[in-house]
Amino acid sequence: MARFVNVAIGQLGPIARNETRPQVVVRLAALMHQASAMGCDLIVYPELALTTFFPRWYMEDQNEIDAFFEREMPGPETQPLFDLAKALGMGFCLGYAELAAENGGIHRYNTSILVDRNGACVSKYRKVHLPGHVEHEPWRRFQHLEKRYFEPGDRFGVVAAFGGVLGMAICNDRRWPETYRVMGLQGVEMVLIGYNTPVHNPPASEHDDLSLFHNQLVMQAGAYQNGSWVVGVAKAGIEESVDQIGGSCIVAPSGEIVAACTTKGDEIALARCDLDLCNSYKRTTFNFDVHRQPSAYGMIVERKGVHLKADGTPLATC
Ligand code: CDT
Repeated sequence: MARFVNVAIGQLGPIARNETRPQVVVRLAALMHQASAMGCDLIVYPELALTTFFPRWYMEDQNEIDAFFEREMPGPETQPLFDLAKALGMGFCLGYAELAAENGGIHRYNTSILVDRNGACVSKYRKVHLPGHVEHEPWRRFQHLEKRYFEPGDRFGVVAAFGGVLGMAICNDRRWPETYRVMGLQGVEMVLIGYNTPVHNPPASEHDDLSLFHNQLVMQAGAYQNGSWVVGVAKAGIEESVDQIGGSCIVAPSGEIVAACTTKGDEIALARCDLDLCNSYKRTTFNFDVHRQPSAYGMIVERKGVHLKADGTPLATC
């Protein structure tokens, strides 16, 4: 039996700092209604989709910081989205800041969840690769304090859902081949990725003109090299004076972009994704069982980075 998932990108334009959760949920619901009217099974929203991208600000007051976090999911303000999904028979993937009371402590994560057509959460992912810095760096035009406000997650899992094997990643994760490969090794057929990416990267402004190119490059490579669909969804546009890239797109297992947004505002784009398209890649060029050579890859997990000499040149040159 053919395995199709009709997927909608649920791209968001900017969210202002003073925009409330109920106001944002109305925007998310409007996109869900559009996607449902076009026959979609699943809508994917961006990273931190309920608030502005708050790690751009240095804050010390924990109450001020925690105002951007969700203590329960669904909570009273997000329940309407779950109810709508159930009423429409649609699933969704949503990014948000999670405040979790676990193991006798309070933990904060940059999280996304996958909700099925019955409004039930079937998978949760906590962002592994947290970019940016911990301390205030006033020389930057804006901060990127994810390392200050979040703990990293510790795994890339997959789940059987929507007739296939689905996984999630968040923003900076998409730049790392390990993200896709760890899920690829679990047979992933569709990776859902929300992001908030400023056009300007303060420590490397020479990359600014390439920000959209790099966005596509990494998702197209991740899809092809693992024979998987990749759905990348932006929070785009000028948010609190920071210009964020759009470029939301759906990438086929061939590496080709088959659907894309064209604005930097609230917008859906969709594709009918045949999960069996993964097979010709997973069974030929990227048949891991036949062609991978894990014994040659030990350094991937043994080393965190390049070992440098005092003068900055690599220790191992061959
Ligand atoms: N949200 C997120 O991870 N953004 C980063 C910005 C660049 S690193 C400072 C990204 O990789 O897109």
